[in-house]
Amino acid sequence: MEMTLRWFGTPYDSVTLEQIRQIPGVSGVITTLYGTKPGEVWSIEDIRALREEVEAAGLKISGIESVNIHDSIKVGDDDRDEYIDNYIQTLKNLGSEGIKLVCYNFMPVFDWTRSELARMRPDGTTVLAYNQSAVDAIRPEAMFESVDKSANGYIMPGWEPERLKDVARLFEMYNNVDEEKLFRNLCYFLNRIMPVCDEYDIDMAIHPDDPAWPVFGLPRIITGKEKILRLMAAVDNPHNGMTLCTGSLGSNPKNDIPDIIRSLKGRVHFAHVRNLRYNSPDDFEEAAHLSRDGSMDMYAILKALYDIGFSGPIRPDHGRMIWGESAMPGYGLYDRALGACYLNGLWEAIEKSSQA
Ligand code: CS2
Ligand code: MN
Repeated sequence: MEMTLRWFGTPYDSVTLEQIRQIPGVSGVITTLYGTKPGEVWSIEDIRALREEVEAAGLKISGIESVNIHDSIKVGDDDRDEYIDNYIQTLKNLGSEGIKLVCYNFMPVFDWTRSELARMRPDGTTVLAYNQSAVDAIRPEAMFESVDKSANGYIMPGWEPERLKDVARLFEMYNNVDEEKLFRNLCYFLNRIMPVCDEYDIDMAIHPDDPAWPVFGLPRIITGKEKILRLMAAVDNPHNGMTLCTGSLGSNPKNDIPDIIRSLKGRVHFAHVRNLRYNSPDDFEEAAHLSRDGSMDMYAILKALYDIGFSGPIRPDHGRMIWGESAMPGYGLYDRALGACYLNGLWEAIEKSSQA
């Protein structure tokens, strides 16, 4: 296990590499070329510049989150092969710069969905939250506007204004795309990129859908154990693996996360570990990483990762906004640093007690 932190790049992040380096036990960042649009080729020069900046700060790039997938690939449009060719070129460029882990998602139109980006908790901290009735009551356009407005001036990952300004057209693209078709398009994409992943030893790590059910009538396919295992079997190559995101899978309390982890031995390439609290069947909010602050057993989750021999990067995921910090919602420094320390502590205890 390698503890990392997500970092969006100097122009986009309120957190600096120097700060990340000072979090005990964090040795790498998970980063991206945040200014690129889905479908573009990432140039070797840009990747190298990013790598050199990270290395100059005494850290390494432990993986990319995300190389986003163009909607044409997801819906299977006529031009998808051109976009897949571009994706392949990006993978080659990343591989030749020594980057061997790529996280991505296959969610239609939107990345994760939340109804609130700053719900106040009794202790004065704020967290991202999801309320189904609130989501049911608004149109997707309004959702985009509210996310954009409450993001403290940051662009939230997967919510790029340029792509989403035409939400209606994006929705139209998915008119005839049901779960089965989306799944087939994902397999088509993976089958085309696997030879390059084999050549450069790149692990692809699909991020689960968040929340783990259909939103706004759009299909969602990476929502639970059965569907994940179906994907692993359909493209049965070890480079086709998962980002085990506890917060996303855990949005559905029926998902038994330690059990999912154990069923994915050898295929978990990256882990996002965070906690959330269920308030009602209709409502959840994100919590501190600590087990007792939320509804998940973080010990059981890390123990399962330990038991399957997980050796990839792990990162705390969305943190609370605490101590007056102003940052991209979910991505401040303080609470994620606390999360990293807590997860490192759990891991040390598991490691030592397993060897005793
Ligand atoms: C989210 C996503 O839960 C998360 O990690 O912040 O934006 C995630 O980065 C993407 O879905 C991965 O492609
Ligand atoms: Mn995640």
